[in-house]
Amino acid sequence: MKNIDSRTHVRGESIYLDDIPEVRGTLFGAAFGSPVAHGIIRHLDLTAAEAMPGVVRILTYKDVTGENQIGGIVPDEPLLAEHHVHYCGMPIAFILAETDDAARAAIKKITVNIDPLPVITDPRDAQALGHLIVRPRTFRLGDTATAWEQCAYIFDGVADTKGQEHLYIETQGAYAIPQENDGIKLYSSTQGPTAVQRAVARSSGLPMHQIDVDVTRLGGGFGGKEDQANMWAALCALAAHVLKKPVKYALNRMEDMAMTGKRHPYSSDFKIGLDENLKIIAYEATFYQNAGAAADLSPAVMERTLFHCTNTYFVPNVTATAYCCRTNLPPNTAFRGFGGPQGMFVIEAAIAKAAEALGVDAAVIQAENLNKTGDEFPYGQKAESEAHACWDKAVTLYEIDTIRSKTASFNTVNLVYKKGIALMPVCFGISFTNTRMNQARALVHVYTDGSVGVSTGAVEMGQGVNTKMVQVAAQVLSIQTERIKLLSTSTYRIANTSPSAASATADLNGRAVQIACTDIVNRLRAVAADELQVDIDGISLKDEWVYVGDQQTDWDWKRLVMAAFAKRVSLSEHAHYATPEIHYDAAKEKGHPFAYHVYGTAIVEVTVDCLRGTYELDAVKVVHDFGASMNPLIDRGQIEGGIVQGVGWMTMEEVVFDKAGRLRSNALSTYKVPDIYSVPKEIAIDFLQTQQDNLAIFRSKAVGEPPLMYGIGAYFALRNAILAFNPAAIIPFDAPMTPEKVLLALYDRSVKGDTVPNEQTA
Ligand code: LUZ
Ligand code: MOS
Repeated sequence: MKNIDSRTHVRGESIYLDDIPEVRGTLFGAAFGSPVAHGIIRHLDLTAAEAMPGVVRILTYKDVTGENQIGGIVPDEPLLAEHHVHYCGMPIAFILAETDDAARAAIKKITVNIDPLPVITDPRDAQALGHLIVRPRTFRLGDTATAWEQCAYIFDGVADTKGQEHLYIETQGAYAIPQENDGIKLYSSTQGPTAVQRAVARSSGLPMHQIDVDVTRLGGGFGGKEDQANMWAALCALAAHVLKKPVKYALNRMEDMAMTGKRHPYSSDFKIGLDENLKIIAYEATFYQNAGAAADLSPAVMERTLFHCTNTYFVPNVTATAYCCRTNLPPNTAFRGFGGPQGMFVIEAAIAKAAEALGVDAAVIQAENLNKTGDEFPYGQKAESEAHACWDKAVTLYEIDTIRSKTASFNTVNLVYKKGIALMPVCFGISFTNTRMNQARALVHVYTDGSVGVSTGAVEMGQGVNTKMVQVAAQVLSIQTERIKLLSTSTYRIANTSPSAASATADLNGRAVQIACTDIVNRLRAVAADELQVDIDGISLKDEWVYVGDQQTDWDWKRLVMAAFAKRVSLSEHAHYATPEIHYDAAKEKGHPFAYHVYGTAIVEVTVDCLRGTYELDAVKVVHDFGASMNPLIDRGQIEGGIVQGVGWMTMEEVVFDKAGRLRSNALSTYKVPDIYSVPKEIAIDFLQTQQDNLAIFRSKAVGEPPLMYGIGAYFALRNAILAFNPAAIIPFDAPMTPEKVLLALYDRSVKGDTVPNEQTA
């Protein structure tokens, strides 16, 4: 089934926040953000701004009618700064004007005196000063302290990854329309309608039932709108509540880039020990997470770093500690993979370091240590592993030996171009690590003409979840997909939703749809049994017809629906689903947090221009564990998009803050994302079809986040290409591998006395 949005997308008719027709009297908001990263506000002067044409009102923290607080996990984030500013761009005032332009012009007229305080941008500095947002956490398996003795080889080092801008095509925004009796109708570009509802309720002082958050779709989220849509929604709702006027704020690109958080940068220490057979015996890692100025989702992101710190390998002795470090950057937030990629990068760096020192291919170490069914993760859950299945199929299907020999002979005959390859196996846990978030609800109405409306807590953000929800309903009801309409995600229809996140949205909401539709079908079967005077067990629905045993009757869907209505049988159902089996004990750091894991292996091939430091991705070839994909077209799109986004993070996207905490890479001219010229020339995707009896919807495994981590292979492939040119290069594990860093490494001479072999010829 193709994406149900494809027709309106290609015709330009799909509605996003900024396309909603504006109600008469709408005011336009714009936030004035702190010009400095850390300090105490001495004086805020709004008079010139207030006098600007079209300006209606400027709100500050004094105007907040509820609690001046939007922090989720930790209450450490005011809606509007009071005296203390913690990052550049932190909202201090909210301007309301008759036009967008007037609001933005007024921003420039605001002056603020701030006494500066020391600015911390490095998480290790923050940790040294004790600036931690939550307690550090340590995951342990076996005993590393005694395990080092059993190791033939031990290596240690540092591995760093930088941030990543979400760059959803639709920027953040909200539109609040006051209703009678203090109600607010709120359109928001959010992955978490309930998170928005809570933040608005708290900051406005209204009860949640006054706030209807309605989401049709987003132009991308990638985690950036899991928590950070709240700010803009709360500002618009507050203004609408105070002024009794509709208020809209759609951030422009530079505002969005400067004021919102990104993927967390991490700096990490690792130590890895292997035996003679290259089995990893022990692994220690310490992660310094750059959380930014407020908690946001950082503690949960940090936890997932620990969950994925051994990626898809079985390591019998592990000690992994993570620090959630408060710095003066915008609060960093969820981003596809949610800390998992940062954890995986470090063990891949440790393996690469060992491989380079021992003169073996990293793939030999990787293959030797892939987990097997029954192996224990450091957090206590036992693997049901497809790691070997994916790896083995990838190396045979894509003929790794041929790739290797072609690469070697290319490198022999070419002096200034070098190829590199890397394998990247991935294992990603599916479920919110916060067990209680793993629940969802669905509301299904069958109308008397046989058409069906389905509501869930799922937010469509381009990932195709609504299409999958239609498929679930169509399959259970045994009707054509054309009869089904997916309604917008509304907190008035579905309450207390989890954000659409953690790759789990189709699983959780799909199960709820399945339950609701099953209940309706069972009632309809009872009606048919009654009408046809047969036992209900003999009744089934197939392709819109009622069957008795194998025999098709002359009762079709519409007739049955009308009969049920005439008999006053309910044609609606509201269902609830909660993932069974999962649990976690954070005191012991042990449990069974994930419904299941998704596995896969990628082979990444690159070519480096050793004169310029530029590079191309020749191919990314993947075997991915889809389970039994319910929509191969959508799932393929998720893999392709994930690979490109992961490659961007690892190779070219470089978030740069200066020492004063100001974002320098604040536009697309200074922040380079993959374009059509930089995507891999070939992306091959093989569907590993597995039939595990897992908790995935229709055994179609979650597909949102896992493929991002294939991009990590691009970093290591580039490293291998550089080493083919300059085997003496000392290359720090410091992603992204930008062309500048490639060039420095190609001509690195830091090993005293060594010559760079190809330099003369080059
Ligand atoms: N969001 C969240 C997530 O709140 N908890 C999670 O475990 C998670 N995992 C991935 C992406 N978003
Ligand atoms: Mo996400 S990083 O699943 O919002």
